This record gives sequence, structure tokens and C-alpha cells, in this order.
Amino acid sequence: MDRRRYLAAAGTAVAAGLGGCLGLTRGDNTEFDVGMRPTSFDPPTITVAVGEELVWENTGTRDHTVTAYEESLPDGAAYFASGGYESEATAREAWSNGAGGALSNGEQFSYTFEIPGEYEYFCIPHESGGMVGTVIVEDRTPTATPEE
Ligand SMILES: [Cu+2]
Repeated sequence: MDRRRYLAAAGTAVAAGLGGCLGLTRGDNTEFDVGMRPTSFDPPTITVAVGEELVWENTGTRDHTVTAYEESLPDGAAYFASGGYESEATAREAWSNGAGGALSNGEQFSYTFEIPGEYEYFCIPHESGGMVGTVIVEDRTPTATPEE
């Protein structure tokens, strides 16, 4: 998809367009960028542009979270977590007290990154199983160029 077509598509179907442009293939479902398997994010590392919305979807049957490692945030970046928690401690506490922030099968979490840099995040219940991921946010205009 060239840039002009990408921009045209972005107006009507942002998530679908981005999924397709990032080269993800998961049947006909391209309406998310990062899937959530039993104990991993797929892909574990993804690159987006500043201002580009990233969409996670729980593609498995277990509940998961998308929870930022607060210490990893670039300077000036806002905290992000499924459930909308404002800190890692709050997110962990909410999970302990009734699975706050849980994403069930088919549920999505989306976030738009405004500050360039590298963001580390994890899934609270599967952190010990290695369910961690990285978002690399580049200071550039979104393009249709595959990132991986
Ligand atoms: Cu998980």
C-alpha cells in the first residue's frame, strides 16, 4: 500500500489499515496490532510512530492485562495500563483486588503514544511466565512501511 492509499484508508478504518500495513497475518482479522496468547504478546516487540494508535487484543482464553513498567517510561511519557490505571502500583493492586484491568477473550485495549522512545510493559498475571513486551515509538510520520 503506498502512502496516499494508506492515508485514504486511515480515515475510514484506522485499526484495520495499520494491522494490514504492519504485515500481520491472522486470518482475516487485522483489527489489532498485538495479540495476547496464553503467556505471550504477539509480536513481543512492535514499532509505531508518534500519534499512531496501537491496539492489543486478547486472542486467547485466559485473561490478560497490558500494564506499563513505570520505570521504563521515557521522560515525559504518560503511564498506560488496561483499566486506565495511573501507576504500576495502582494497576497491580487492582489486579490483586478482583482482576482489575483484565482483558478477556476478544477484548481490546488501545493506546496512542505521544512521546518517542522505548516502552516496556507486561501482563500482571503472567509476568512471572515471561509475558512482557516492548513498544518502540518513533518520531516520524506514520507510513505504510513494514517495521519488522
Ligand atoms: Cu497474561
